[in-house]
Amino acid sequence: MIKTRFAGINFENPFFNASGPHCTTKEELDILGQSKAAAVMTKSCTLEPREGNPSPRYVDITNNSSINSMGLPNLGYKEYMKLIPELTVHNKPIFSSVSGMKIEDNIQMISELSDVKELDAIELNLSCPNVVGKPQVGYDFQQSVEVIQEVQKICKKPLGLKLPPYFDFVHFETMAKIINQSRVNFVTCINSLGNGLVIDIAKEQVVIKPKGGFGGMGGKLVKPFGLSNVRKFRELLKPEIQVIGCGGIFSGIDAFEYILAGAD
Ligand code: HRO
Repeated sequence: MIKTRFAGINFENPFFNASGPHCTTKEELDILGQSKAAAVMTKSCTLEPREGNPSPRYVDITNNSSINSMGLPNLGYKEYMKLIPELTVHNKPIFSSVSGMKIEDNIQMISELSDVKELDAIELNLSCPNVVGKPQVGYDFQQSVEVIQEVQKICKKPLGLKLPPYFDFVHFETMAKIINQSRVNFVTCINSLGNGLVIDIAKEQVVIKPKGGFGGMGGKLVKPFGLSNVRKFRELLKPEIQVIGCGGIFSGIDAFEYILAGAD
């Protein structure tokens, strides 16, 4: 098995879960802990616990793909602060994802999570597409600069950014420049492709309930964009900034493609 070194930690293999729909509860996190995954990543957390959006809010579609509008259901950061020490029984690195509703929330959560000694790294999610009225921060470069500047002052762990997919070379260059001027240690490419629409023709309706059926697309469908984003950020970022590839990885071949594109 290929080993890797990531965020200053030795990984037994280069695989672990994305912060996504199956790492919210203690039960789900224990399943990941007991799996062959080399690390455990927790669901993006907010200041307060959240129920998330109404169901159905996650649907598997054809070709190993999915649409979701979970709406950030999570236990609230204080609960993850309690859970993280319990996850050490699995003897693997623990990463925590943070997705505050505003800069102050991110500062509060990241400064407190920084003091959890059992936590290995923090991923700041700049790309949730599913909270009504909240734009994806990663598409707003000015807001991205502001949040990174504030968060890097107080983060005492390796710091990563979960990025939305970019589709335009100028946007890649703008974001890479922002990241190269920061102390960010890694980026995760990519979050889901925001605001797709899947229609069930038999029922003559959309397949998920929130936001009129609009949701983030994931799985095989998004792999070419995951690969292009990993490739482009690998070309543009300083060599010491590492890249996690995410999206549509089902087989060793998929993983090899991400490694060839430059994923760590
Ligand atoms: O919870 C979600 O709806 C969600 C999040 Cl936070 C995210 O980052 N990406 C996504 O597709 N869904």
